[in-house]
Formats: sequence, structure tokens, C-alpha cells
Amino acid sequence: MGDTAKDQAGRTPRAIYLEDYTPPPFLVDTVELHFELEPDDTRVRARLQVRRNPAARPAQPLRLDGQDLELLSVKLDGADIDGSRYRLEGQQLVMDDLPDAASVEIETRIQPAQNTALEGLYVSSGMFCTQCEAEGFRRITFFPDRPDVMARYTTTLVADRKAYPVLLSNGNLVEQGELDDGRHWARWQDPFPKPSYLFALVAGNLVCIEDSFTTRSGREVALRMYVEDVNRDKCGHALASLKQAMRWDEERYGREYDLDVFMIVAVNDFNMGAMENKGLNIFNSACVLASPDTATDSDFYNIQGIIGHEYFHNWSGNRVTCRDWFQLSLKEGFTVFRDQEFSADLNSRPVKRIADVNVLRTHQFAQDAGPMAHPVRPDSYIEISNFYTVTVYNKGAEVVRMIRTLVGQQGFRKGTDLYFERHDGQAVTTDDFVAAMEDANGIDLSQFKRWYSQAGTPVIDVHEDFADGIYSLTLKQHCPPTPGQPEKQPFHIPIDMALLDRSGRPLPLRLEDETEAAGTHRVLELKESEQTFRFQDIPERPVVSLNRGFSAPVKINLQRDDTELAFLLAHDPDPFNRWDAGQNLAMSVLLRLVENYRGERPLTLDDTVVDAFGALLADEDLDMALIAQALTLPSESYLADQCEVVDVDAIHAVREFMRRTLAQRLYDRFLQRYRETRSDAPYRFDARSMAQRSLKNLCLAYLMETGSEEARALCLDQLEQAHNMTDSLAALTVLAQYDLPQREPQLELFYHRWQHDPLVVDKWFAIQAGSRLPDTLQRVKGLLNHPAFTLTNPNKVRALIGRFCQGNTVRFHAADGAGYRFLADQVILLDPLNPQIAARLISAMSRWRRHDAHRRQLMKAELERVLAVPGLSKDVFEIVSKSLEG
Ligand code: 7ML
Ligand code: ZN
Repeated sequence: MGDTAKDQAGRTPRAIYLEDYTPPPFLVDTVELHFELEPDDTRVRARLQVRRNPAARPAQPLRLDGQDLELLSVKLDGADIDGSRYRLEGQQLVMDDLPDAASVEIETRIQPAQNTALEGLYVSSGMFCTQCEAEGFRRITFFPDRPDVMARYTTTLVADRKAYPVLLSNGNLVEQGELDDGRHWARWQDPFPKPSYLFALVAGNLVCIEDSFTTRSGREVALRMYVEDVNRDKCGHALASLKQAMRWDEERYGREYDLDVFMIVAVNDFNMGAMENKGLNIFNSACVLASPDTATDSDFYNIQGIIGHEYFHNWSGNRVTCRDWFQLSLKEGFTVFRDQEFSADLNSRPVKRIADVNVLRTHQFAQDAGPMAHPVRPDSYIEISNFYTVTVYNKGAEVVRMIRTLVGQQGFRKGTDLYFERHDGQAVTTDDFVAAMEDANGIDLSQFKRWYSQAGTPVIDVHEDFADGIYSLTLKQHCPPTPGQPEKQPFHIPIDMALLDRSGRPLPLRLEDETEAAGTHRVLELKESEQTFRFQDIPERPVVSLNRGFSAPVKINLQRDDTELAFLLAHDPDPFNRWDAGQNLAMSVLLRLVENYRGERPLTLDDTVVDAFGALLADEDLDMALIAQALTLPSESYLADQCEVVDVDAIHAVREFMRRTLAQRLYDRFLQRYRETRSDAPYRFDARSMAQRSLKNLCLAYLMETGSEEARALCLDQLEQAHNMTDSLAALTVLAQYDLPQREPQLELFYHRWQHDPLVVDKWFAIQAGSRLPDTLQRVKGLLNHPAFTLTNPNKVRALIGRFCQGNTVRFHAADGAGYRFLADQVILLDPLNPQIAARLISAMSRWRRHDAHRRQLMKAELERVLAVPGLSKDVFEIVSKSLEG
């Protein structure tokens, strides 16, 4: 650990360990909160009814967490007490010698308008709002800010009536009134005990869009969406999605909503996507507001999923919550799995699976292979905000999915029923979740639990053998070392598979100890480090289709030639594996090109791959969205992951070469498809029309790669004619990749048309930051001074800086190191304002060791420069120090 790095209080940040968990010494039964809201001087009174926890070690003091609070007074059982009865110890207020039950009342002062970290209570676009997960509540008042302390909250808000006509908190509105000084007040009561991270309040000048939902048992729930007046026409999609989510959770999990009102608020400044506060979900406006002319298909799609995600937390997270933050995946992995299935049920299942696996492979596999690798249930952290990761969320969801694969759909439902029944109102662990699955199904998942405790992506080496009608499949597993875990025990891995005959039909499967074949696909359970499965009565050498639907989050190592991959791409009945074969085919072609890139021979592309992709493009029966996904080449970052030492320029060049060559050789088909898929029909959000737009816009992008006049005309025409954001943004994004005379005027035009809409302006920033043109960094630097840009808005930072550093590999990794210097400069500016966002950004350099010596040196120097900054946040400290160590 670097000895210069200190946290904001001048100490070297310390790690927290799972094995140090102890139950809270005191429980809190009720909390009464009283807020007098003023942007620069908010008074918070908190009265806690506390009681000694019988399950805790006796005689411990009461410890209340507090951060950046000005303490005004403390009362014990109604009487003022002086500083001799409590002490401030680090970031805690400590009280010794309390009776077994007591009332503690604390008054504090905070300054929400100065809060740029966007944790706790802050002001965004003139409204008060909160973000308490994971440890934001301690910035509001002194409290045992840990999720295993669950209390009933009553919240009174007092604020100026004109500036803040709407006053909201969790639960039900129980009373409200006027004061004679121009202020008004409202009191909310939440009947369900909850951890402090689920507390929320909102006060602002907002309009309310109302709807309602009748639950399966006939209760009517009021649905209210609160937004700034300018956004009133962007609420329909979120409300429709909410009703879909409520119905889905009843049908698929038997879970009904439990309060009479469900509220959603949209805020412009938000660190994450959204937050599941009980009865009062708060959303980043980018993740909830949509209209066809300002939001793209993928925005609509994501909003539906995020609305589902936050709603589903009401059971998986709120009614049953986490014992401690090491258990984060208990609620997040499970809830991501739930939102994935929700989207799959409502739209195209294979399209959703492919998108999810793409995220996992490009981002989570990369994390697993780098210095920040950690298990789904981490065993230590410095700053918990850094553990809201693709590993905890997306790999966590894969772990839940594997359990479902192992116990089946019905067994899984029995397991979730038991889990919710057993643990309703409790704060529990991932072990409790697995125990419910085991007990409901009478199975043993003890080996399976290694998925929670061991980091890293398992690799399966495959060996095949065919003789005398017997097909033998040997699977060997190993898992590379990760920080702190040099050796791994074998995982319990469900591998769904089939054997295809030469026409692509799956063969009946009979293992050697079985008397007859059972089905044409099968989930093999790999538990040993090496296992062989022998299939009988196999008439011809089959083609194996392995890990169908990506049944396990592993890397499969199976050498196949291009013809076999092309065969699977054309014939595998499993749509996911068909896509996967296409990706593997493209990947092997691209990796060979990378190897030869600096050689003598010019780059060439085989007919096999051109023909395979051409056939796909011409396939009239295949879902157009699947065609578009199949024709999307693996990303540069995913390609980089497959290389021993990353050569960013070679990867970029060969990928561009392959796109250009496919475009030239398949020009007529791309053109024909483009023409077929153009449509003047009004915008609709449904799987079919989205699929059509995705294929159309993919064709446009390929056509433009040829540089033809015709393609350029089509692109400009689409830009002019488009009557929805999906089509105009697609055209502008393509145009921004080329140094053409129309580029600047069109970007200018777009800005002028949309400058009043901050979410569209974000897209405009992102398009420019994502351009592969060589002057992009200069452009990005210039845009930092654009009047619409500000470092204090996370969406702006992600659009401009995030897109450049994380989504523009070739320009960010420019050999002169200018991209790295730029990132470090911005992180140093941002860290004092918003450490969470700064920490996310700096992660773009965490995998510096994978690059060539020159770039390694440049990145390392920038990381060291950041680490040396005095007063660095714990957030950035953790990422940078672990990156330099690992
Ligand atoms: C995941 C969230 C957070 C962080 C939202 C914040 C959340 C924590 C919060 C999937 C879909 C939408 C949002 C998120 C996400 C990172 C990602 N509890 O609900 O998990
Ligand atoms: Zn979540």
C-alpha cells in the first residue's frame, strides 16, 4: 500500500472484513425524523427508541454512525445531556452505560446544497432528494447505519410551501398542515420495518402523474410519478412498465405489492441508475423518462428493465434484506436475475440472453481477470460503494440462474416461496438464500456455494472422442488465481448441451448407466476437476453444442475450425449458441488477423466467414434483432481480453478491416435489407419494430463503411427524415465516425434542436466522445468548456469523460499517453466533488498490466500521480492502490 495515500481525515483507509461481523449491540424499534429543509441549513431531529440486542455480546456501548454532521444537541429519555454522557469517536457518536431500553434524541445541522457527492440529502435542480444506499443515511443523522438494524420510520418534513409544494417520504401520508411563516409540513409513516439505506425523502416543485393498479387480491394501489413539469409527457412508458412489473411479480413469484401507494421520482443528478427506497423509488432521470422523439429503443428497453428491477426489490431487498454489505448480491444478484427474466418474458428471450451474456463477458470476465477481482460475496472492502460491481450484480444473477437450472423452474419457485416465508422482515445472508433452495428441494448445494466465495472465471477444457457409436466428452475445469486466492476448489457447474447430427438435428442422449435415451439436450453437472461423459448409440460423429443458453458463466476451451463454427451458426437450434458460434467465428478470424497484423502479408478475409454472415443477412425467417446481434462483431475490449498482451491499434485496425470487408462483399444484401426495413410507421415500442430498427441501423453502419456516395445519401436522408430518436441518433452516430463535410453542420443542427433537453444533450456529448476520428480527445477537452457540461452532474461526466475513457478504446489508449493524462486530471478534479463517480472513472486504467510496456509505464505513472494527491477519497484510494498492487 502506498504510504502517501491518506483518506480525507488524514488516515490510511482500513479494510472491513466479513469475518469480523458481529450482531448490533442495540436494535432500533422506531425512528421519528423531523426535517426543517433549507438548502444551506437543514435541521434534522431524530428520536430513536433503542433497545439492547439480546443476541449481542453484553455491555457494549451504543454506536451511532455520522459523517459531515454538525451535532447540535443530544437528549436521553427526554432530558438534555452534556458531553460527559457521550463521546465522538472517529465517525461515531458513542454512548456508554445506557439502560436496556432508551429514547435517544439528536439534533444535527447539514448543508444539502453543498453536497456534491450526492450521498445522503442533497439538492438537485432545486429539489431536495436523498440517496442512502449503502452508507448515506449517516450523512443525514447519527444512526446505526447498517442493514441489520431495521426500524419503523415516521418522517415529518417542513419546508417553504412555494419552493417545495411536494413533500414525500416512505410509506403513507398521515398528516399535513400549514405554518403561518409560508412553510408547510407533511408527516409520512412507513408501517414496515426497514434498514436505514431504504430511507428516502423528496421535496420540490414537481408535477404528479397518476395511475393505479389493482392487485391480484383486489387491493387498489395508487401509482404516482413525480417529475419536473417539462417532463410530464415522458412518464407513460415508466408507468406502463411499472404495471407490467407488478403483474409479473404476482404471476411468476406470487408476490403482491404491500402499501397503498407506490411513488417514483425522477432526479437529474444521481450517481446510479435508480434506488428502491420503500414505496418511494428514486430514479436517475435518464433511466425513467422517455418519449419516442427523445429516447432510443435501448432507452425504452432499459427503462422497462430498471423499473422492474427497482419494483422487484420490494420483496428481494426490502421485505427480505441483507445482514451486512458483504451480502449485497443476496438482493442484487437475485433482483438482476428477476429483471432479466421479466424482460425476457415481455420481449424476445434470446435477444435478452445475448445482451446479458455480452455484458457479462465483456465487463465481468474482464473484472475477474484484473486487480479488482472479487467473489460474488466479497470478503473484504475499503469502500462499499466500489462493490456495486458487475461481479456482485451480473455474475450474482448468473449464480441464481444456475440454481434455477439445477432445481428446475418449479423447484426454484418452491425455493423462493420458502425463502420469502422464512425470512420476511429479516436481514439475512446468501447462505440463507441457498439453504431455502436446498430445503425446498431436498438437495445439497454445499459445493455449489463456492460460486459465492471464489472469485475468477472458471475455464473448461473440452476433449472429444468418437468411436464405435460412443461419443465421449471430457471436461476439465480450472480457475486462474485472483488477488488473495491463489488456489481454487472445483466448482459445481451445470453445462447444458446437445449433440447435433450433420443436418443440425439434436440426437437422443443416453449416458452409459442409462437404459434409454432421455431427451435431446441435457444438463451435465461437472463437479470434479475432470469428468468424462459417454453417450451411447451415436450414429455418426456429432457436433457438440455446449453451455447452451450460457448455462454457466465459464470460458469454454474447445478448438473448432471455421467450418464447424459456420455450421453451428447456420444450424444450432439453440438461438443463443447460434449467436455464440458466430461470435467465436468472428473472434477466431479477428485474432488470427491481429497476429499477422504487423507482418508482410496484406489482411484478407476468408469466404467461409463472408458466406456465413451473408447467409444470415439473407435469412428471412430469423428474428431481425438476432441477425443484428449476430452481425455485430465482438467489441474491441472483448477482443483485448483474449490477447496475451493487448495491441489496441492492431485490434482496432483488424476489426475495422473486417467490418469494411464484410460491407464491401455483402453490399447488395446490406442495401436490400436496409431498404426493406425502412418504415414510415409511427414509433412503437415492441419487440418486432425494435428488431426492425436494429437491423436497419446495423445495415446503415455497414454500408457507410464502404464510403459509397449512396450510403452517405441514405445516412443523411435518414437523419433528415427520422421521426424518432432511435433512427436519428443511429444516423448521427454513424456520421460522427467519418471526416465528412456534413459532420459538423449535422452535429451543430442536432445540438440546436435539442439543447433544451439535458438527456438528449448527453447523447450528443457521448456521440462525439465515442468517435474514432483521431482528434477526438481534443474535441472532448473542448467540450469540457461547453456551457451544457458540468462536472457536478454524473450523467454529463459519464457521457463525455466516461464514454471517451471506457467506450473509445483506440483513442483513450493513444500511444502518447494523452488519454491517460486527461483521465487522471479529470479524476483529480472530480474526486473532491464526487468520489463515487471519480472511482468508477479511474477503473478505466485498472487493467494497465495487460498492455505493452510503453503504455503500462504511462498508465502506472498516472495512477501513481493520482495516488499521491493529498486528501484522496477512500473510493479512489481503494481502486488505485489495488490496481497498483494487483
Ligand atoms: C442495476 C443500481 C445501483 C448500482 C440500482 C444502486 C440498485 C443500488 C440500487 C440494475 C438495474 C438498474 C440499476 C442497477 C444498479 C448499480 C446498478 N439498490 O437498485 O441496485
Ligand atoms: Zn438493485
